[in-house]
Order: sequence, then C-alpha cells, then structure tokens
Amino acid sequence: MSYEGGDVMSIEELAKKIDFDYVHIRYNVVVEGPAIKPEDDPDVKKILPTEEPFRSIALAVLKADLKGVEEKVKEALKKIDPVKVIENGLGKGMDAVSALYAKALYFLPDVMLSADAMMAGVKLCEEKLGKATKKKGTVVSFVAEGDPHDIGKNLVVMFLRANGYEVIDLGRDVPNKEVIEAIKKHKPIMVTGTALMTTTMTAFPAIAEMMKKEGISVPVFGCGGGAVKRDFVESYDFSVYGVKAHHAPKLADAALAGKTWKELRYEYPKVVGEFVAEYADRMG
Ligand code: B12
Repeated sequence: MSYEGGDVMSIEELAKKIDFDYVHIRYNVVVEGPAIKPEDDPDVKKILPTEEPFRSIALAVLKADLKGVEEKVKEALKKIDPVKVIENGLGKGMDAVSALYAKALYFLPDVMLSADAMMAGVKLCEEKLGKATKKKGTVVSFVAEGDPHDIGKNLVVMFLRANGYEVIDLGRDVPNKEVIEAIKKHKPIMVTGTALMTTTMTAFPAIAEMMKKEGISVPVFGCGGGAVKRDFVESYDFSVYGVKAHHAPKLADAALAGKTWKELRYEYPKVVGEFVAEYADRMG
C-alpha cells in the first residue's frame, strides 16, 4: 500500500486498502481480528497436558498468573506427589512459554513473569517435600559462567536438599575458578553444572581440564541444561549428562554407593529407575 505525502486518507479508505491476510495478530495486541489465545497456538497445544490438575497449573504458568499457580498447586499437593506437580504441571507450563519465546510471540518480560510464577509453585512443592535432616553428603551446584538461567539449577538443588544432601549452591554466572575452589574446599560427592546457552556450555570442559591440571577430581560431574546434549557432555572427563532435575539425587546416591562417572554414563536409566529417551540406546 503506498501513501502519497500530503494526502490525507479517511479511515474508510484506508480500511479498503488493507489486505487482511497480511495483518499481523499478536497475542497481547490485537491489530485486527480476534486475538489468538496462547493455549491455542499449535506448538503450545502439543505441550500442554490434557489431564487435570496439571493442565490448569501449566496454563497458570503460561499466563504468568502467580496467585493462580499458588492456589492450584496448594490444592494439587493435597493429593499429588510434588515431583509430579513440578514435572507434569509447572514444567510443562514453562515448556510452553519456551515454545512461544522461541517463535518471538512471547518476549523477555513475559518469560520473566512466567518464571516467577513457576518458582512460586516450586517453592510450595519444596515445602511439601521437606528437607531431610540427616545429611548424606555434600554436593556443589552452579550455573555456568556468563549464564543467568537458574531455574533448572534451582530445581536440582531443591531435589538434592529434599533427599538429604548438603548443597553448596554457588548460584548463577559462576566463574570457573570459583567452581574449582569450591571443589577443593568442600570435597563434594558430586558437582552439578547447568548451562542454557551455547556460549556458556564450554565452561564444563574447561572446568574438567582445570581439575586435571590441579590434580583434583570429583566422583561425578553432572552436567545438564537446555544447551547441552549427551554427546557434548561425554566429550570431556568426570561428566555424566543429567536429563531431569529429579535425577540428581539418584546420581548422588549412586556416587555414594561407589559408582564411577564412567559406569553412570552406561547405567543412567537403571540408576534413575525410569525410561529416559536421551539414554534409550542404553536401557538394557
Ligand atoms: C526462562 C528463560 C530466560 C529467563 C531466565 C530466568 C531465570 N531465572 O532462569 C530470562 C528472561 C532472564 C532470560 C534471559 C535471556 N535469555 Co533466556 N530463556 C529462557 C527460556 C524461555 C526457558 C529456560 C528455562 O528456564 N527452562 C526450564 C528449566 C527447568 O530447564 P533447564 O534449566 O534446562 O533444566 C532442566 C534440565 O535441563 C535439567 N537439568 C539442568 N541442569 C541439570 C543438572 C543435572 C545434574 C541434572 C541431573 C539435570 C539438570 O533439569 C531441568 C528439568 O527437570 C529459554 C528457552 C528454552 N527453550 O529453553 C530461553 C533461552 C535459554 N534464553 C536464551 C537467551 C539468548 C537469553 C538472553 C541472552 C536473551 C537476550 N537477548 O537478552 C537473556 C540472557 C541475558 C544475560 N544476562 O546474559 C536462549 C539461549 C540460546 C542459546 N542456545 O544460546 C534460549 C534457548 C531462547 C532461544 N531459543 O533463543 N531467559
């Protein structure tokens, strides 16, 4: 549509010239036509659970409805295991947020609000899980240098603490040197690292190299986070690819029982006690 400078066009004239097939519709701004609800997006539809109360919980995360998340999670926890509430409800909501963010239909503020809503639900699950009093051993957890994404790491820490581990939580964007210092100081049974960005995941092999140079080691260096895949994690020493946060205490238990990182790479599904698609070739 061209507009010649100086001409003033009436709304009616303008409307006649608009090709409605090319008018963009965003979720939060209806330019023309009806707004599409986030839950009606085809990718989101594939992710959202159909079963209640998981669906309502996931929807509340998707819509960043913090109060709604709290109410629904409180209700769900009366009869459902907190791990299931996180994995099948809160986690799915965040997966749906990720899908819309990847398509540039959600923006950083949307993601941050949904992340806060999810963490409010996780906090309630954490209270329900309780914290075991007797400590089984020490684990050091961190998010890779330069990486601000700490939701997955927080879940890992929560599950480890609930299962009786003392966790030294180094936080996010942790310099590699700090991880090495913490290993020397606390002599953990396991270290967990999380990386969500391709630019930050290289911290893991760098840390493994630093350990070798310093002549130190850890029984298991569990590495996870959206950026990494099994192949990458298995390209350096001490490491085991961690798929789900609730697998972390199972890996730590196995390390306490004397399993090595080399054994854990091949026994992962057996150790965590469930089907893990990422290890489908090592199920037997
Ligand atoms: C939430 C989010 C944010 C939030 C983070 C809030 C927070 N406190 O974490 C905010 C809004 C701050 C953010 C910011 C940015 N983000 Co962001 N973000 C996301 C998003 C949508 C979801 C990530 C998430 O939390 N997932 C859920 C958690 C639970 O998953 P997880 O950490 O992987 O953990 C699971 C497993 O991996 C496992 N796990 C993890 N660690 C371990 C360890 C062990 C031992 C085990 C067993 C298991 C395990 O447990 C969990 C499941 O149970 C992703 C999109 C996506 N598809 O992932 C983008 C994404 C990660 N972000 C991205 C980017 C680029 C950014 C920004 C740089 C954007 C920008 N241009 O400014 C900024 C960072 C700015 C900075 N300071 O550097 C990119 C990274 C691209 C890449 N491959 O490098 C992604 C992939 C989006 C995209 N498709 O482009 N982001």
